[in-house]
Amino acid sequence: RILVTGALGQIGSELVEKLRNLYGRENVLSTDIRKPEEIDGHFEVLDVMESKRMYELAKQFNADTFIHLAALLSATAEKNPLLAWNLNMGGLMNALEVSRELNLQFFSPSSIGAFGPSTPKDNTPQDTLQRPTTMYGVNKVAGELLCDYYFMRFGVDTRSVRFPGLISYVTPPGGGTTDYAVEIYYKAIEEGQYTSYIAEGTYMDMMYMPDALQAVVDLMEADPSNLKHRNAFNISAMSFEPSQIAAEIKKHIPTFEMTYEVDPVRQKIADSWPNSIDSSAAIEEWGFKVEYDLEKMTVDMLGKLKTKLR
Ligand code: VAH
Repeated sequence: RILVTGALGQIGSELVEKLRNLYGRENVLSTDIRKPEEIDGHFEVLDVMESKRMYELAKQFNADTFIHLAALLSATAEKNPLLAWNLNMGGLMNALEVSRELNLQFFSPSSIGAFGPSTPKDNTPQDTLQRPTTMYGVNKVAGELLCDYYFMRFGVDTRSVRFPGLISYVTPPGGGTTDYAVEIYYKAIEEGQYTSYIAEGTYMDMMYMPDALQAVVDLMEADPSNLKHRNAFNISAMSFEPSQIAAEIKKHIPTFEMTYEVDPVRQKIADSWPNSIDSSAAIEEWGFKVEYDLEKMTVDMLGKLKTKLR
C-alpha cells in the first residue's frame, strides 16, 4: 500500500493513476498541499512539513511504500533558496523518518540538476563529481546522500533516479528549467509559434512521462541484490536542444515558428547541467529501458494535446 506526496504535480498526477491501475485503486493514498477540484480515490491534504500528520496518515493507511514527490523545482528554488532548502530538505527528512519508523520502501527523485558545471558534460558517468551551483542541485545532492545514509545506517530500502527534463501533456510542470520542452507543444497547437527562454544549442537530457513512470515501477520492483547503486541512478531517453524539438514539430505543423528570448536565470541553470548523461548503471542493475525518442514523443504529444486543447 503506497503513500504519495506531491500527488497533484507533473509526475504525481500520472504516477498515482499508474500505481492504482497496477496495484489496485484502494492501495494508493495520494496527498498534496491542496485539495484537487474533484477527488478521485483515496486523497488527504498533507503539508510535508507536518511530520506528525505524515506519520499518522502513513500508519492509518497501513502503507508499506512511500513515494515522496513534493518539492520546489529548479527555477522556483533559485527565486526562493531558503524556502527551497526548508521545504525540499525538511520534507525529505520527514518522509525518511516516517519510512524508517514504519519500515517503508522509499522513493524520492533526484535530477540531472544534481550535477554542476565542473561535472563532465557529455555522457556524464553514474559516479562523478557533483558540485551543482543551484539551490535545487544542492538539495538534490544532499537528498541523494541522505537517502543513501538512511539505507546504510537504518536499512531503509531507499531507491532513486536522476530524472532528466520530463515531458507530459496531463499536468504541466511548475517552475522548472526544462519546462520549455513542454510549453513548446502547447504553444505550437494554440498559437503556431513559440518563444524559447532557453538558447538554441543548449542540450539537456529529456524523457517522455510514460518512460519516467515505468522507470519508477521497474526500479521499485527490482531485485535489491542486483542494486550496486541506490540514490540515484542516471536515466535519460534523449538529449536535444531547442531547435531540434522545433524541427520535429515543424514536420507536423509546417507553419510553426520558433523564436528566442533567453531568460538569463534559467539559461544559467541549464548551462550548469550536463548535455547528456550515461544510463548504463540503470540498464545493467535493473533493466532500465525507454519506448519514446523525440520523433515518437512528438507524434504522441501533438496528438494528445490536439484532443485536450480542442
Ligand atoms: C526542472 N524539470 O527543470 C525539473 C528537472 C532536470 C529538470 O529537475 O527543474
